[in-house]
Amino acid sequence: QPDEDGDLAVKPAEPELAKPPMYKVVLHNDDYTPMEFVVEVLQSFFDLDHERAIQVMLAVHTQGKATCGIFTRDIAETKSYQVNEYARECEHPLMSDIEAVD
Ligand code: TYC
Repeated sequence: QPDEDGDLAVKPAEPELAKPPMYKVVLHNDDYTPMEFVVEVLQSFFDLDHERAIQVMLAVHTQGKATCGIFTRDIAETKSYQVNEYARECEHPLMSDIEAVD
């Protein structure tokens, strides 16, 4: 709208918010956790469909570790904790942790 001088008082654009640092949840291989359990965990905690869950499980199995998802720090920490707790309750040695995305 025009101000007292009659020129257009246009507000400058809001500065873009800085993007939050992101973290990968990384799943680690072990010799004992059943493949089907890992697939179930990937589907339920990371919203992967069955096909994608099998791909990630096999990547962990063959390469030692793989990324399950990328989140803000709080979400990544919570997901990793929940996966580790669930595996422990089910008496499987499955472990995840988080790594900063560079
Ligand atoms: N290596 C396990 C097996 O042969 C399967 C497995 C996959 C375990 C992924 C953990 O994060 C994992 N039963």
